[in-house]
Amino acid sequence: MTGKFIVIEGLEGAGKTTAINTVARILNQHNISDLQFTREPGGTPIAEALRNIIKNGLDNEPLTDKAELLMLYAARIQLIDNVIKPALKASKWVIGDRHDLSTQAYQGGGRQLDKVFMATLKEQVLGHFKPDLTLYLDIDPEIGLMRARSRGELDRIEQQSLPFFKRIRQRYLELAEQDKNIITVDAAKSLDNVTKQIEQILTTWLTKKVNIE
Ligand code: Z5A
Repeated sequence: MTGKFIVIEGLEGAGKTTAINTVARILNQHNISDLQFTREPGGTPIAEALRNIIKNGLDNEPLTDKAELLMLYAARIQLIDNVIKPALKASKWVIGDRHDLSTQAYQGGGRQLDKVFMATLKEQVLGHFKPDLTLYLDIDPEIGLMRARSRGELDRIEQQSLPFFKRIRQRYLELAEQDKNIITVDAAKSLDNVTKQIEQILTTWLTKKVNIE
């Protein structure tokens, strides 16, 4: 059996880091311990270099929204071809901190880039490749940003205004509604409660969809 690709998504401060640890723990309990962790943008030397530009810019040169989008896809395909696909082929399970749903939400919803352009680019770069399961941690941006911003300096994207993050949440919710492989978690609840929701969702999915007890 090839491995599976599970992705954690959500706004900053939604609690993705804790969620990733919870997913890994549950997989371990089901004797799935050969895990590959990824983050996007990033995860290969070239993709990490692009991440640095996307998050911090370079020499004060304005980064256009389209260039940001193209860099995200360049980073993503480096990661898919060089890390994710080989890992899945070697029967590892891959746990991703963000994937293409982030682009649909941030660049599509937040930056409001053209839908046809985005759909064409996605199809050309990714083809049919997609996660087996996505857990979307839903949080009001005001709460998420408060959590994330308490950590210190803000990067290029974190400096955007509240309406930008509200549009992102809206797009996340719309897309989650349309895709049965995206499951929404109420991330405004306590850490304990969020952990329990994830335990329940993942255990059910492993039993029903993957036939792992
Ligand atoms: N981006 C994009 O625009 N397009 C794309 O296609 C992709 C990404 C792939 C990546 O930055 C940036 O790139 C991101 C989107 C954009 N930018 N923004 N803005 P990143 O990887 O550095 O940032 P992030 O992915 O948003 O990570 P984060 O800020 O670290 O979020 P998090 O992982 O969800 O947060 P956390 O560390 O788990 O939690 C934050 C704090 O809240 C922490 O102190 C926790 O203890 C606390 N927390 C978490 N959950 C709870 C609950 N339930 N209750 C109370 N406190 C909690």
